[in-house]
Amino acid sequence: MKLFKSTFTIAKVAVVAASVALVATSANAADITLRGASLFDEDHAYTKTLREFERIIGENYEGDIEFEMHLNGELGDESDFVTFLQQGVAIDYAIMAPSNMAVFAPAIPLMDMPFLFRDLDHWNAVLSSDVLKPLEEELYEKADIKVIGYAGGGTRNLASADPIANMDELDGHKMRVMGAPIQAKIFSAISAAPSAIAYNEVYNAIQTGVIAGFENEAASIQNLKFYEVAPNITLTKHAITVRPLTMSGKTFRKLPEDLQAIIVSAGAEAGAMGREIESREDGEKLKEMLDAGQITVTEFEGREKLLDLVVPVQDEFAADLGANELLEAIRAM
Ligand code: X1X
Repeated sequence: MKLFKSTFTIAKVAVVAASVALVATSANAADITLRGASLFDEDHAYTKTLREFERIIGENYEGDIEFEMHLNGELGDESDFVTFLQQGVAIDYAIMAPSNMAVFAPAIPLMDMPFLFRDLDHWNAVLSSDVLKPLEEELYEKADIKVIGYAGGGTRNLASADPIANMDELDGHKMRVMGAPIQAKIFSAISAAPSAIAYNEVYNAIQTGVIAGFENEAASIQNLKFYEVAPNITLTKHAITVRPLTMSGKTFRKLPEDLQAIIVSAGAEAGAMGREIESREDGEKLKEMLDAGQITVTEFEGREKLLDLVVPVQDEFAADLGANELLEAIRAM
């Protein structure tokens, strides 16, 4: 795998964070450096979204501003990014999965709970509305992270070393899930055997047989060459990604007001572009990998059965958070 070093330790993240913090963001309008991070290279929709975000700001802000982007997971994975943003060190903006932010804001993973969206139209309707605002507010209050836009739009499927085509093959399937407890609950409910593993450990964990697979969207499977170890894609279509484009509250509040306003609208605009790219490219990327002989693609037999199994788990999660009305509002859209 070309991009992640599985030996990336917490200690190393801390060293990198400390050294980058030496060139910390200046609130001086004449000289502002904003630092971003992406797990991927320039070809991935997240990086393109972040580049568009930078472009719009650079074009509209009259002060002296520059951007410093850390690509290819060089600063760790999203669980590292969320800590950096919360603390206001090392980076100022990033795109992250809500389920990788659960440690600071327990309700935020409702946004990317598997089987939440019926289809792309439903997902679009939700992201074009204000229905997710209460979750954004919780993230800001509890983690000091500000949502300024939404990227995403990839459909998540199972990717595994051996084919998983039906309930029998899914039973006890050892797979990686993201860190939010709701992710493990949902995949347990459909009879898999999930474990939360850091994203930058997944490739090696599959290669060494610690797990038999994971779940992900085409853009990331292709970008990080996960097909080398998990070439069997099963179309469970269990999630359409919602990926907040976020900024550290600590950074945001230090910036001049005119720049803050530009950032807020650049986040919305860049996110919309990113969603358009990733949702449009999703099927194309699957086909590219299929045509290149990198993956096989199989429908999951009896997907409706999965839905029956997960709805009570979703309901219970929302009830525990006092978010039943929010979940109903999303479902009703
Ligand atoms: O599963 C993950 O942790 C990652 O999967 C993809 O690469 C992206 O959706 C990323 O945001 C993260 O969720």
